Amino acid sequence: MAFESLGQKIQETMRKLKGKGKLSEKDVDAALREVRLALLEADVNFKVARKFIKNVRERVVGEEVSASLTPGQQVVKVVQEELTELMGGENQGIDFSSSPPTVIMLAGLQGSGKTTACAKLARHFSSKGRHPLMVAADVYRPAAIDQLQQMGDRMDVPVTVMDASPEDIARAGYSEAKRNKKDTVIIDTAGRLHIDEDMMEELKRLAGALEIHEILLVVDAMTGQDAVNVAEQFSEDLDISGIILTKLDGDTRGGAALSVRDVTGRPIKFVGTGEGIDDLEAFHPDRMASRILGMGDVMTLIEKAESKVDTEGAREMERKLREDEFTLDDFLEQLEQVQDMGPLDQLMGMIPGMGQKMPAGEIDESELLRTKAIIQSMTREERENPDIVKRSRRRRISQGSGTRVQDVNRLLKQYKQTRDMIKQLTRGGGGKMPRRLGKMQFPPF
Ligand SMILES: Nc1nc2c(ncn2[C@@H]2O[C@H](COP(=O)(O)OP(=O)(O)OP(=O)(O)O)[C@@H](O)[C@H]2O)c(=O)[nH]1
Ligand SMILES: [Mg+2]
Repeated sequence: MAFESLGQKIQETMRKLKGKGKLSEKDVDAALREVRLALLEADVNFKVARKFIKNVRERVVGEEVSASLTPGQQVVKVVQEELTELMGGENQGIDFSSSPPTVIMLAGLQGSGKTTACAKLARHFSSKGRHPLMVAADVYRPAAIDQLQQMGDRMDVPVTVMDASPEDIARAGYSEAKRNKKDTVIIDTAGRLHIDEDMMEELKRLAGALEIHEILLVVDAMTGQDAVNVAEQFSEDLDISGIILTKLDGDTRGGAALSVRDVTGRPIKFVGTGEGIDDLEAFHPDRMASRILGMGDVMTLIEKAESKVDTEGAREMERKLREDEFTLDDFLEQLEQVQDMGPLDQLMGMIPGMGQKMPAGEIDESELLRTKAIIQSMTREERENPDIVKRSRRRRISQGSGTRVQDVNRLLKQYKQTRDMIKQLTRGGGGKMPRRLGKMQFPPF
């Protein structure tokens, strides 16, 4: 999972801080030095890392500690907020035009994931009730056109294909969209191995050929600082409105995600998290910061559940969460749905307290089976109110399920963390789930 090593290191540093009753400036500096090193190791641009540490330090030393937090928790809170700020603060979506169609052009180097992103965006917009059309303006490789057309066929999204110049194809796509009442046009363009004049000229010509509302730059997170350099160069020549950071599912260290906004001034709007057509997420800096800090990302989990699972069930789950009726059975059901949703390791990182315990590659179905066995070895009452499970019962349950007492303890802890997290999220929300994790009052650990 992306950010794994960075997350582990920062979390370890924060744990040490939290163990202390009082923090001296020396403690803070020592901790921040470790965080800085972790950032650099994660391939974060050194200027960005320096500025980040400076901001955190100023606030930690300068701000009064809130009465409800320990000094260590206060530091965690500041780090969470500053990470969020660093990645752009609020989520920024597409700025749809009031007179459709909205035209979105993709740009980026060869292999960065443009064509894939084009299809993923079309899917994403369709799922939001929009009517996309894709334009195959990569005229150099017939295979690229086939690729797009196949994906369009599968999703029932029209693709404009023509034997003409990229500008003419784009204009034709626009007319076709207008004619057929398609409200969102996504243009796939050709990439080169390196930034060169030809490519830039072609992109500029294309951008000048029709009114384009958004130019999204597609960059490959796996390439670390290179991705950031590429983004910087592109944004000098083109009026980039946002970034799609792809391949965040691999073992990317995270540097690009943390630096690219600060270096280019352009927001990350979406992230690619796999090769599948559904592996695209709107980028929420606050949620990403929480994930890095091991605080989980319940909101993305719920959204994924809503888009994949029948909405009825998801709504019921949300109600239960809200009304504090979230039982272990629900927890299990959620885990099972999670299993249907995609690679377990990605999703585990979104469950509070779960991510760090599961190094990538070691997550297997047996963990889920074990969890299931434990829950099924409990009485109905225990499942509905796990707080009543006392020590002697834990041993029984572990025997009954063929697991260890530690496994039972851990499961109960994970369940409680998830429940508490949700409680904090929903507290004072007037019955509605707040949109942002950033509003959380306490770090949940
Ligand atoms: N793991 C992973 N793979 C991705 C992601 N996005 C794209 N890919 C893969 O990256 C490879 C290149 O993707 P394309 O969409 O063809 O890239 P492109 O930018 O269109 O490349 P050119 O058209 O050659 O310039 C493909 O094998 C994709 O499956 C992602 O988010 N995660
Ligand atoms: Mg392509």
